[in-house]
Amino acid sequence: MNMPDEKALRHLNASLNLDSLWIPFTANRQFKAAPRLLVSAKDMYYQTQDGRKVLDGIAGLWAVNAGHCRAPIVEAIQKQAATMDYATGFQMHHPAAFQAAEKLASITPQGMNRVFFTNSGSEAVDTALKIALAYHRLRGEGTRRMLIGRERGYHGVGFGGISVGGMVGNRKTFGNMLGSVDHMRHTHDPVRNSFSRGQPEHGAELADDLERLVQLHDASNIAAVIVEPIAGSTGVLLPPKGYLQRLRSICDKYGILLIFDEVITGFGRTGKAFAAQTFGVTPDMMTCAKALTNAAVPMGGVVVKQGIYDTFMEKGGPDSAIEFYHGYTYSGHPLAAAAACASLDLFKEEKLFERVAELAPYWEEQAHSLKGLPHVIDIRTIGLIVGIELQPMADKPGTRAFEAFLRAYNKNVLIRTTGDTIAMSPPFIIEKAQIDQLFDTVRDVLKTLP
Ligand code: PXG
Ligand code: PLP
Repeated sequence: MNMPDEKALRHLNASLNLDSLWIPFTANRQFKAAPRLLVSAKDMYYQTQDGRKVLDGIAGLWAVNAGHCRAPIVEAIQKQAATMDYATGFQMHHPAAFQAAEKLASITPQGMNRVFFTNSGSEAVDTALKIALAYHRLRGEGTRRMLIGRERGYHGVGFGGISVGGMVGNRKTFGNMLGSVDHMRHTHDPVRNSFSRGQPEHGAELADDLERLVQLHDASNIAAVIVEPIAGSTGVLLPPKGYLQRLRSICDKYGILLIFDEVITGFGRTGKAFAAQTFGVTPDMMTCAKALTNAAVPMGGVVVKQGIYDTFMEKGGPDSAIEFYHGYTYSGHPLAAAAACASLDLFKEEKLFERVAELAPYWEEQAHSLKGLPHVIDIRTIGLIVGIELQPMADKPGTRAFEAFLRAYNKNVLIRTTGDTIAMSPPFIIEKAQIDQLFDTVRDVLKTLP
């Protein structure tokens, strides 16, 4: 690891002014009173500003799937930065973006082979929703304006994403958002499904909520349904067996586009390239981000079925017309594209998705060994993902899990919490001994939690 020496760290400590920066999704005042700063990273570990080596139990944030600062990715970015830093993507383009799209299309489900690049998952979601609206309009079904999301969904923080999203905290402050939106019920059913290993048995019928919304709004008004195959940010909620299949068939019956938001489930997290493949259900569009570049440079993307792309090409006006009035200054940015190419090559070369499938049974076993410890009310697992739900403290939701996060960090292990659920999702290069370290630390922490 390229570690700053102690003198440099002391200097950084003394000179760092925390005032100017407003940190995302963070209790800023609490953080600045006792900052947690990471200064370097290699493979499975971070180094903290106070000189500790911390095991990364969350792959950055569901993103650094091949581990940190991997040489082929670092070198690809360095080379691209020195060769061509930036070129506009509007009416011009550059080779690496085409190569990245081709590599991405080679691992997506059959028929999903056209890619629109963005710079984040949030932008990917907003882009997918806009593609859905424009697609129906081009086909002469311009009344299909309504977008359906799901309670407890997270689709980033753009106005589109929070509108179809179902996290109250992310929505309540921001007024009306998109007008024509409705939500299905979430699928979390702890009474029937707690401590399931993999997909829970009960709840396929919850997909019929879409049928109910079709009866209410009429199919002729509905453009698309967006769901995370596994809800990540709201606490690792797996789809009940048969649920996604049922959503698919209801969408087919009524001509509604099905969008899977694979921002965290993409790139091997469940043991196959995408959760769509793990669950055997092919959507019409998929959003991705995070591990697309192993998180080394921001990038997101929307992958669509060829028929959707072809509709824009066939009905989007003469060849000289811009078929889709949408794009970001940095869509397909050269550094991001180079990082994506190198990441996708590395995943393949090291067979990292297969490694997830191999490690998953061990991971599941270790995770479920926490059953019976204080406060643990549910454990949910698949691939290299675990959600450990804790009984909330009376009148203080989220406090118990956050305390677990702080204590684990002091024991040199980085975990993530959302509400009262601990979520872990390590890089795929994790070794069994490191899996043990993760769960042993969480076990120790749980035993002493208030
Ligand atoms: N969709 C999904 C399903 C996500 O998980 C986004 C969209 C937005 O991506 P960007 O790149 O705009 O952040 C995400 C992001 C957590 C956590 O704690 C997860 C995310 C973001 C923040 C926290 O699980 N995922
Ligand atoms: N705001 C202004 C004034 C702009 O000119 C642009 C892009 O040109 C944007 C916002 C959007 O920025 P981006 O393309 O990076 O999303």
